[in-house]
Amino acid sequence: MKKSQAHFPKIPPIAYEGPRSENPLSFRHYNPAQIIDGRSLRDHLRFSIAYWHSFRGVGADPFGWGTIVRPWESGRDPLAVARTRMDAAFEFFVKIQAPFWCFHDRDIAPEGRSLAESNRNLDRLVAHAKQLQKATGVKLLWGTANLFSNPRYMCGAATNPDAHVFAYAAAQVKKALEVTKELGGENYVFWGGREGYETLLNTDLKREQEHLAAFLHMAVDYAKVIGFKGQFLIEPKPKEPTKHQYDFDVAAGLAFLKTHGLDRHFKFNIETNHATLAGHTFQHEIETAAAHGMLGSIDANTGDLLLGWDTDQFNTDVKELTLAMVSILRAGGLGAGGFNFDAKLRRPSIDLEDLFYAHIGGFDTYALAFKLARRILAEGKFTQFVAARYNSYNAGFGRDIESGRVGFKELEKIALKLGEPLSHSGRQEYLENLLNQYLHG
Ligand code: XUL
Ligand code: CO
Repeated sequence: MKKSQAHFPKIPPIAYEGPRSENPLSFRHYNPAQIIDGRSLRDHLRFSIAYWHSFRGVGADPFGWGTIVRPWESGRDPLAVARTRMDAAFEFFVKIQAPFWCFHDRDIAPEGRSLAESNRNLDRLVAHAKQLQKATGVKLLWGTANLFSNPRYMCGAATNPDAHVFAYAAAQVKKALEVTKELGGENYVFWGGREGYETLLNTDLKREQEHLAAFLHMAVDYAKVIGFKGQFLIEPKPKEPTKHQYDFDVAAGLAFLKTHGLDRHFKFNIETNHATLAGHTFQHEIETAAAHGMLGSIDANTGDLLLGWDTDQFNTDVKELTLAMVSILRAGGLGAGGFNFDAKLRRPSIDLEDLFYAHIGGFDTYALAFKLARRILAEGKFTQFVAARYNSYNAGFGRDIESGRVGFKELEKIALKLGEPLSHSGRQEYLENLLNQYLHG
């Protein structure tokens, strides 16, 4: 057995076997080589594996320590373990046919006793990742910095009341940008880990938001200095770990970015579970970003509506993902973004096979949703229905409203002349039945 295939010896590469396959270690809908509109499904979907969950997650929760023990996690030298872990990860990426991966700086290399030592550790693992990327063809969708686990960040990073912590975070992001560029990362993500507050009794909200804006401007400036051309992404989340996160949802993110002159430089990385924590649907967040031309990438997962915290589960909800896909395709796709499986195994899912089943389910559901959404859009029934609903704005005074040629005075005259408007049904139940025809035949 080749050393590069040593970590999952019992699991074969996962192949597409079609919808009738009864092999649980096969794809039923994700056929990466299938050509659709001149592009392979692999290139349409740009699936990515989240290193933190799949290779650093151990199943721990606030009530108990880890349950998941991987064979490669043994040895005294943390750097050697980190290298072997990365070998296992790339073997997995290839076997599951994921073209991309994503990581935080501290996922791939252990934090040292000083910033300089942490940077040296990171350089060693980045060199290793570079070799593995070259050998496998797996590419980096995005990089990011972990500015939330270390106790120094307990009161935030860029929004920390202590400028010393701000400086430390700046140094960490500087390095993370450099390594993301080194590995050809196509995007760079800012999720505001602890950029928020626990209580307003000790917080200057306005000043903290200004500091966050200054930090993001510094990142934009530094990207120019080093020639990093990847897309910057903001990943909104309303709460958790803090009681209130400043990048609450796409709408709050938009207001923040526009207020501080950052909207030209950023798009959104939308995560399903963050959308629902904010009280929105996944599709709502996608539509809001798309309405501003700022849909960048997706963190593919789901929460549990009965639990109400960030459970980061693999998403197998065909209806939810089909609706999301309709909005994504209508917006013209994700461009340099992709679908990053920011999802973790349940605490009792401790076997290596479970990692495969989880991603197979996620990939297949997204691929099925993609195909259903294409059909829905090609047949155009919903599009026509929605367009017809707004017909009155296509001519006459409706067009004048849209083009700004009339005001209250002119409209008052029209209303007095026309009298009471006719009511029109919104046809919600009819449309829900129509959607079910696509989902269930
Ligand atoms: C946290 C989360 C992060 C970001 C990257 O809820 O989603 O993993 O995706 O920092
Ligand atoms: Co995420």
